[in-house]
Amino acid sequence: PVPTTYCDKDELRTSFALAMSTMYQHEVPAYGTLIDLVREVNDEVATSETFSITERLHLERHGAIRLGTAHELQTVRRIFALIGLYPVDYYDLSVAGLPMHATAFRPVNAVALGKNPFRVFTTLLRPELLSAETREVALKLLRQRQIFSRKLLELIEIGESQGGLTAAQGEIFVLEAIRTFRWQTVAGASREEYQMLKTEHPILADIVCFNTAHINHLTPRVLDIGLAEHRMKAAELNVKSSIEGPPARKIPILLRQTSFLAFEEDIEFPTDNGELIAASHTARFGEIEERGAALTSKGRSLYDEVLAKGIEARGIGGNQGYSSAFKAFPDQLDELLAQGLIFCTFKVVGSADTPGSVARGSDTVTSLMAKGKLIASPITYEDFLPFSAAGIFRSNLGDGHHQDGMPVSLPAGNQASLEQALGCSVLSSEKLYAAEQAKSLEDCARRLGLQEI
Ligand code: OOG
Ligand code: NI
Repeated sequence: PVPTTYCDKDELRTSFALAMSTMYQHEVPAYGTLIDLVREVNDEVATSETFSITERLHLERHGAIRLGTAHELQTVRRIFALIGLYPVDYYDLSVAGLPMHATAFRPVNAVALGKNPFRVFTTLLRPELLSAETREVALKLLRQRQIFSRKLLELIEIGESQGGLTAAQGEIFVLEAIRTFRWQTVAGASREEYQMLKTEHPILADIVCFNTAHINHLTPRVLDIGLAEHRMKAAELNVKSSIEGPPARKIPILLRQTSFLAFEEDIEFPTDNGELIAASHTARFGEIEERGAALTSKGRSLYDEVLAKGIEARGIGGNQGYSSAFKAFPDQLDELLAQGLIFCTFKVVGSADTPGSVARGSDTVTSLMAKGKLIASPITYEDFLPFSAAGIFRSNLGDGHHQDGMPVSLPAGNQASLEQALGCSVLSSEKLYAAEQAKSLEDCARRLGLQEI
């Protein structure tokens, strides 16, 4: 018999991401405007600078979903594993006054990331942080709903036991998986239940009152977010007041994001007599992002310190103060490296045969770079910024539930409970970046005939 071949996970992820993008474009037409505008900016910037428009950039998106139960999270983890997405890092959203915690599903090796770095920020409700009455209603609604189709659950089982999906199975799998994340106009809760949850926290109504885990935004990556923000305003999109994250820099770091505010959408509540009550719901929005270098833990501490100062300064003196605070973060590649603030990959300059003549055992990254034997390029940050995420959340909850500035605090996060719900541990982004850097230095050492660098 002919051996069965299964679809490549990276290709299946691309089919999934494209199907998601098409669906979201139908659901939220302004997302289509955003995609066109981002593509335009990327094409322009790429011709005037050294960036090459890679296949990765055209495909690059992140989405966000909000789940209610451990079973939902575990099933989503199994769906995503079949398309090569794995949970990375723990995000404690209680620091922003939200009764939720999160992980991000994403590809974890350079090859898969290069093909299609699709990511999904995935939050899980923490019912223990709700008031007793609200918790009871939320848990009842969550027990009643089934957000996965039977066909999808079957295909997950098949995929796991076979170790992959055939092309025909993969096609149905993508269709069924996408259905989990679509928007549904008819709520899965009564108007009274919705109101009760919304009063405790607007996000609760969004997480619990619908029968799908609707994707709430899908974000393309742009090479120049300042320019894209300008174009968003020109296209009359309702852009939020400022870009989240670090101010513009020569060497971009982490993430800069902005969004157009969530819009009101028509929904309907079911009633006992079978009639539907018309209402509206505000949750979904559009976002763009520019990505920069991944930071080491030392770099991240400095960033957090500078960010806190910037936020404080903004409160007193406006945006100028915010930007000034960031001057304390070096913006030269050699300095960033010398201080150990960012992760990089390295390349040997020149021919492979002769470099040994210059490199010595005592050479370091810095000395080799100074001799022109090694060049560094920053590793792209593939993750999220919880503080920035909190800002995005706050600006899209509709009714100013929390004020801008320092967030309200709930009890601390609980990574162990998220991992238990997930059914596995989350990977550490810092370890992934460090491993990539170490591997590239090993390759360079070999080419230079050195034991190690
Ligand atoms: C997730 C927000 C997090 C980001 O870009 O930081 C996020 C949500 O609103 O559910 O997508
Ligand atoms: Ni986002």
